[in-house]
Amino acid sequence: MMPTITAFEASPDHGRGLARDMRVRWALEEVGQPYDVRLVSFSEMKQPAHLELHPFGQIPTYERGDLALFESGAIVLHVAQHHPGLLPDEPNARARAVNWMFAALNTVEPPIVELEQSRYMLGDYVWYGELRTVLEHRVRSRLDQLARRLGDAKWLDGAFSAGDLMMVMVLRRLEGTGICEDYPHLSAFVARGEARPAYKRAFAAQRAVAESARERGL
Ligand code: GTB
Repeated sequence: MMPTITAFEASPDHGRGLARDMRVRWALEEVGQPYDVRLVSFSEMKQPAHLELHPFGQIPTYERGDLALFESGAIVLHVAQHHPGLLPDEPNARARAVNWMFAALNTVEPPIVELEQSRYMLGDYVWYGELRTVLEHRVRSRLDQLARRLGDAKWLDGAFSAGDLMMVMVLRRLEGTGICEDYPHLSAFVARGEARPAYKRAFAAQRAVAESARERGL
């Protein structure tokens, strides 16, 4: 049975692969699981039918048979647990890979999102420069720590896993800030993720949606 995920009908990132359906698409591509995509507009996301699937009125969601999930982390974990390829078999290594997924979502992503959203919400205030300095410092502290742990290893803990997938996606949210570029090992880590064939297929699929939206004037 083919799962169905939801994604933006017209993503605000215009196909840069920064919306959170990208991590689910990438996970599904890594394990070779074909999937359908139901595109939703901002207003559809807030309608009862979508709220039934996602209590917060967001994307992505995942449906397969009688299972419906929201939260990109839970979806990627579910995919990784039910298909070989994204989690090691050895129990301790598997737990560590899941550990890295949580680290990406709970420790590294929050300061990055805070920095990103501060620009949209507060960027016009005269004092924004000072706030940005503080927020950027928080991001850099996390990246210092992460870069120290990664060192010149290829992936975070042995073979590529869902933990790496999630961390690459989180670091990609710094695109355009120039911050990740100051960390050569982290930039190389992101580039390695982006070079994976499964990543490229997922990226092309979400880019095609954005191009179609542009052609339709959405
Ligand atoms: N914790 C949830 C998860 O991980 O699944 C968060 C889901 C989420 O934030 N979804 C966003 C959404 O549906 C899209 S991904 N927003 C609509 C709403 O809340 O009304 C976040 C996102 C959006 C846009 C960009 N961008 O343009 O670069 C990047 C990321």
